[in-house]
Amino acid sequence: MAENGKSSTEKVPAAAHPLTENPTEIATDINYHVKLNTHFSPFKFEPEQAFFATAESVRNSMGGHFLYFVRDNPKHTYYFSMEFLQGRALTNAIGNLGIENAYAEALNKLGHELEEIVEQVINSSKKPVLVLNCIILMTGNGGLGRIASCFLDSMATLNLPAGGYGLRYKYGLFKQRNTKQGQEEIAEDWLEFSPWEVVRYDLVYPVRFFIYAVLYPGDATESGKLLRLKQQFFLCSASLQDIISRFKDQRGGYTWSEFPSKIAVQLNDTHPTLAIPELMCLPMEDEGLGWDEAWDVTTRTIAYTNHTVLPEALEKWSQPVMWKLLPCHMEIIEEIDIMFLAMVKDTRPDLEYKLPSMCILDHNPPKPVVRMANLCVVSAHTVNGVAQLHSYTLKAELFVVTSLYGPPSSKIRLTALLGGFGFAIQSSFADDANFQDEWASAKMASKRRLASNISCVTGESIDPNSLYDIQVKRIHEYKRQLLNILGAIDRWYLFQNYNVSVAEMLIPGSELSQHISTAGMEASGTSNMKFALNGCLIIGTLDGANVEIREEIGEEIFFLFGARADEVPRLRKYQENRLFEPDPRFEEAKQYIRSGAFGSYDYKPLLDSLEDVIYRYFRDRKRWLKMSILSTVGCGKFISDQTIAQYAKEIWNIQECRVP
Ligand code: H53
Repeated sequence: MAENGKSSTEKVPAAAHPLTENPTEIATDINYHVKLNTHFSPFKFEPEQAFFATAESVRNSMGGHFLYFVRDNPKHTYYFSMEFLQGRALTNAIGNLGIENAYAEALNKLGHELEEIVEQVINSSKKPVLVLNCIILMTGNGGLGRIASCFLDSMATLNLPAGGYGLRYKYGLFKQRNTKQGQEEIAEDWLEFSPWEVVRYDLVYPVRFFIYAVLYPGDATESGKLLRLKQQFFLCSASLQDIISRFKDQRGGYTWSEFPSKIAVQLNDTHPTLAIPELMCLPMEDEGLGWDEAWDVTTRTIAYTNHTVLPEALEKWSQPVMWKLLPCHMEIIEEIDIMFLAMVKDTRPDLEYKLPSMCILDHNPPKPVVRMANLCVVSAHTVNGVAQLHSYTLKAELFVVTSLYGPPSSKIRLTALLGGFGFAIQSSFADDANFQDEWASAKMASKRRLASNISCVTGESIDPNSLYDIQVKRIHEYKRQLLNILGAIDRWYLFQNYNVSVAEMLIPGSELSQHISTAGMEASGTSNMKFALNGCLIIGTLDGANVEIREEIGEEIFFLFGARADEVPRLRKYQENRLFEPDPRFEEAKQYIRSGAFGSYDYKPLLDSLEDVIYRYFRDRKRWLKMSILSTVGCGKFISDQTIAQYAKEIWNIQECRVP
């Protein structure tokens, strides 16, 4: 039986509000939602009402898609992520459905501009967001959440039977504000009035913690950690129960052994690792499945993406805490670890010496921990990194264990994609004077849009003819914002609160962007791809996806900076032995910052050698424009549709399920 209670061979009923591309019909539908909306007066049609009515109209026309997935019963992928960093849902949905022009025209008929209503809502109810002039420092979220959302968009674009599971946090991304006292975070109640949420009152699943409200040590950080663990388990357990219940509903009954041919689960980093013991536990406890069968189902279903090689960021949970909160899951994890140790000893005695770092349970006092990444590597059928260099590092240094799994490519795959993208722009356009003019005016329009937003938020006016040089990153030593700040501190003042809507304006409006992390530390970096794709030149180290971007677009249009990954250990040794002499200009800059007198500091000598080259290029407009065009041309490989097509084929084994 299908989800709607009808036999799944029956015809899919027509949607109540079928997807139409006729602007007049769309306008009627929007009006209908204005009149029936329970949030607003039916007699008002301000931008906010227009936004809600439009969103509801689009949402209702999408219902039919799910029914087709139910009817055809294809294999599904479920993307588990603790973070999704969505942009504007309305713009995304309309874009993905290819009905942007029709809705824009319909709204015009009703006296509104599509672009305007999206902006209006953000401006009125959510007081944005903004950016800083040159360096945007983000304290929490990075590329991981944004990649999850891009992937959902690409799944929709590619008509894949796939979706995501995440948590509905009451407070999502906080707003940042800088005051004299330092940074302030302001909670953002983003859930207010979301037209996109659909509550399913009929679906309720018990999430079984075994100590329930007991373990709350006084220490605020500890209780915070425990809450995070509970959130992770909550996500995994509720999502898996939902998936299993959908699986059981399928036509003609089910057998557990076919579960992996119907379902693929992708773990976005280690945060949802508890899906592994939970997928063992649920069928063993509830349906009496044996260990071997449960292990087979789990390992054929779950795949894992690693997003970091930084030891401090590889997630570890305290064993005592896990024993208290999830004793059955700990028993399962312990058993997997025992199995794994025995397997290495049996099949690869030469690797036995590596077991202390490869095993899942690290029993070393004072902090015995569970290494979540190791649990993933041992249990997942496929592990992938997020850039070529990163995947090599994973294989070579972190998870040697994967070479145990047979064929040469082993378990770790490269997500760095093969093959080009059918890009409309040809590199031959790069020298064409007319095309360069068009390119320059498009870039200028984006820069003006950004400048006007900056002026709205900060009161500062920025000359759109100046070079817009932008670094957008989560704060971390390895990303070396400090290095950039040393040069920038006196030039530009920051304005903050970066998010997707800001990125949509900031990235197209920039010409040069900094991606200067220490080589070997950044797994991939994602904004580098977005900047390059938008014709912005990169100054960067040979780290993460910078390597492939440089390869794709050509090394002559990439401003290379700093040491290579294989040189870093030697330089580190050098530094440890105090043989490394930093450039005296760094010492000067540091002293200067200490003196607290930023205002009059002559920063110029600091980055002179580097900037000289860049400014020379920038002044040669034709050359800069050519490089900018070639940067975009070379970036086809980094489109997330490409990545998702590759995941679908190589990891999930799912097919397109097109709605007629
Ligand atoms: O994930 C990005 C990478 C980037 C890496 C980032 C990331 C997070 O945003 C959060 C947690 C984590 O372990 C890693 O730092 O290099 O590009 C997307 O893959």
